[in-house]
Amino acid sequence: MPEPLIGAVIGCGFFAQNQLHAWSDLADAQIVALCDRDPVRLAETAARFGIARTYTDAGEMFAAENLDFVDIATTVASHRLLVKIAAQAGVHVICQKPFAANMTDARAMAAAVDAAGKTLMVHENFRWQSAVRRVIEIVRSGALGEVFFGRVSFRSGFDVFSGQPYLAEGERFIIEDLGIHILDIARALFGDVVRLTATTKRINPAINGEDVATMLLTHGGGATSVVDCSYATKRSPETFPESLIEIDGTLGSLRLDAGYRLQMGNRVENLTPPVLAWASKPWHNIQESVLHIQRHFLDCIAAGVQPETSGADNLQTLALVEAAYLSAAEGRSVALAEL
Ligand code: NAD
Ligand code: 89V
Repeated sequence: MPEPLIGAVIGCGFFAQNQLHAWSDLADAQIVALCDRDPVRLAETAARFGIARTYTDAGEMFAAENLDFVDIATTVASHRLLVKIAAQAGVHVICQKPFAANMTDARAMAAAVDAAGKTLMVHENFRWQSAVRRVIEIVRSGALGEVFFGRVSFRSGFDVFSGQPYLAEGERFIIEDLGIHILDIARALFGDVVRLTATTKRINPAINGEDVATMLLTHGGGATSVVDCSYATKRSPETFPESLIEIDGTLGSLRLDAGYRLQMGNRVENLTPPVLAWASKPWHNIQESVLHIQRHFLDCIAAGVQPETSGADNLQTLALVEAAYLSAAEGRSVALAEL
């Protein structure tokens, strides 16, 4: 067994706990240091995971530690600076979604890590959920023939604001936070997008941003897809956090329905994900994908290849987010070449 890669996690908030559990499950990585500007969260998380070295300043951490990689688990406002100092420190980088607040920052961040000769992966994990992954494999195998229509749908009434109160505060909400995942699944399934049209609505009066978004995507390969997201949907049973998928191809159709039920022709598969030892329902689907994407990061470094959701790749997903807000604001279709 080769020596484990030595890493640090920056950000000890709500979601980083999952990332730290997943690192503990991966024998070829070892987290030796933690950083959070909030000393209470930092101390609690360090105690929970038995990590001795802690920092409230990321610059001090990079100066003191000899790291192979860093996992940036903070919210978007801090990403540009943290990615820049990680690149200066010459370490491989995983950064949470949304990667950047705008395309200019995202391009600069990807270029900085590239210039350092290191691997950059955006933690865009929904395409690593096991049910979604199975659908991606089927499409990539060609079993459906030429895909001409797709729908990726996430509709829920789950209270995401209690765990992540900042989601209620921003001017942007569902496209930037959740739609970004669903748009990324559409890209993984149907390829890059040339044109997008979107409408948005705010139903919940207690939040600032939009909580419903409906997007029509024209993919370069010829497929058309609909990506629809809502946190204002009172459905029964509640399906949080499942992404439901419909695909029509020249050789067949596929449906990933509620309850992780996949139907393709007469064949039905139960794709219910496992509940990992540290996971809990209903988040287990997302939690399992964290383990898969972190595994993928380590495998890519070992093999010297780019991760699926490299910085360069994720610029395309982030551009869809920007295109959706532009389309909704201006009431028009947006060509991705505009961004
Ligand atoms: P959070 O607010 O709970 O935690 C963020 C932590 O980062 C806080 O403890 C904060 O003190 C710390 N922090 C912020 N700036 C810092 C800096 N410059 N240096 C050190 N520490 C800093 O947020 P969260 O809900 O854990 O979300 C974090 C990120 O994860 C967001 O970008 C969010 O979109 C993403 N997220 C992803 C998923 C997923 O499935 N991929 C799910 C939830 C959240
Ligand atoms: O995955 C996420 O980014 C989360 C949630 C699923 C709640 O939207 O913020």
